[in-house]
Amino acid sequence: MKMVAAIVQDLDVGNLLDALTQAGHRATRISSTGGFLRRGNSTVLIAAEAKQVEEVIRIIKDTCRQRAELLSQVSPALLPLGPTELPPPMEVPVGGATIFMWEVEQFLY
Ligand code: 2BA
Repeated sequence: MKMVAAIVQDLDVGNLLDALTQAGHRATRISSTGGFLRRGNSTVLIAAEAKQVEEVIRIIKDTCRQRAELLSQVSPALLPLGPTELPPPMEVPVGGATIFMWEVEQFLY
């Protein structure tokens, strides 16, 4: 058995959980926060038999897409500047999904 942990955007997590449960997989959503943007995202844990992992990955890829987030580059040192002098926000690509996988040693109910 494998544990798949997928970090996804909150905009995609509803569709991902729907698709996983409709396909018979079990999943747990944990609210999380990205270390770089400090914005909310979701970590979805899916424990699946090894032969089901390919389908789980396909469902994640089908339901989670990449988007651009705007990152404001304003540092406290620039705050005296007027709005027209401030650097423009930087576009950062986020998602579709960051996926980690590892072997499950034991699965107990
Ligand atoms: P964040 O850490 O908020 O990162 C959001 C996006 O910012 C990343 O998208 C990436 O495009 C960019 N980014 C992150 N760190 C950067 C840096 N040091 N310099 C420049 N750009 C940077 P994704 O790669 O799609 O990651 C989305 C979320 O997945 C991350 O949110 C984080 O919560 C998680 N994640 C990604 N890689 C991870 C890793 N190696 N370990 C743990 N969590 C990870």
